[in-house]
Amino acid sequence: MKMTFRWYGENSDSVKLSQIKQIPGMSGLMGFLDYKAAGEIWTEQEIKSYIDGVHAAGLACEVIESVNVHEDIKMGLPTRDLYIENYILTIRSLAKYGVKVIVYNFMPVFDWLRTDLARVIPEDGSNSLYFDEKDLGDMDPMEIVRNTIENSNGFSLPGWEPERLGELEKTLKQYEGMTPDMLRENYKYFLDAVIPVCEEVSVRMACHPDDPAWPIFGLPRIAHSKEQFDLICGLHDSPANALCLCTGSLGSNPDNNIPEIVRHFGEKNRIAAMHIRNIKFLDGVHHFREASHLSKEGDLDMFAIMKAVYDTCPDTYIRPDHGRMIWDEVGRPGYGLYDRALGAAYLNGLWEAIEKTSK
Ligand SMILES: [Mn+2]
Repeated sequence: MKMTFRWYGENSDSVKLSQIKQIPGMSGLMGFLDYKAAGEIWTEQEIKSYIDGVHAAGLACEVIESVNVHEDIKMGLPTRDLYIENYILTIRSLAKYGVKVIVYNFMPVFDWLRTDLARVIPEDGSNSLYFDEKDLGDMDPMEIVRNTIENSNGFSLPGWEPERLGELEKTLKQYEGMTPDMLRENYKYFLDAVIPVCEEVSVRMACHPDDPAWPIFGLPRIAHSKEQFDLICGLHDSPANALCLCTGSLGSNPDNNIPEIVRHFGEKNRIAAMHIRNIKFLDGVHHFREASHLSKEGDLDMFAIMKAVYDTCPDTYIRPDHGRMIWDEVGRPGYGLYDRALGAAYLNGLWEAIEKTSK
């Protein structure tokens, strides 16, 4: 297991690389060029200067997140070939500078969705990301995007960039009538083009689950259950066509048995990376908040999850995922320093215990 940390870059993150380096057991980043729009080429120069900066801080950068797939690829438009070519150039350049895993998703239009980015947790006064389907009520997608932008402490959120707001209405229209099977066909077209390149340059594509783990706004979503991930792995059969299992995203649906899903895909050598965090289910359907990583403060069994990683994919990259905002920290919702650092320490503790008792 290689413990890593998400970082948004010098100009877009309240957390410093020097602080990340001081977290016990931290090996490197899951890095991200936050200023690149979906479909844009990540130039060699940009990649080099980002990764050189990470290395200079004493951290590795073998995983890159959010090389976002352009909407035209997901919609299967004729312009997709150009965007796939761009994507391939980015893969080649990332590989050249030592990147081994690229985390991405194939969610139409929206990345992750919450109805409150700073819900106070009554028990201790901290706050966390929160979702209640009831709050969506009459809100249309435009309103939700606007709310998200206004409530994120001045940072823009991946997939929710203000400049995309204008196209949103048009894009939603274009998805009307698209079935999950049609979306999967477009997905296969993309994988058939990029996976052979990944094999050639020893990079693994790691698909992140839908978050939350069910369809929203009538859009097709095809990555939120074990069965759906089996279909994705089958679209192009290669270890390079892998997954980034995010326990909190998948775990938002209580029907998903996370340790079992980790074992299933770990045994098939299809887990290239993991995001690990906990979820607390609240009353009713599709109602949850994010919890600290500790098993007993949420509804996911972190020990069982780490044991499944240890048993089936012990070399995978993991990172603590969203944390709560604690100790008056101000930062990107979900991506403060303190609670994620506590999460990393806790996961490292579980790992040490599993390692020593397994020998
Ligand atoms: Mn995640």
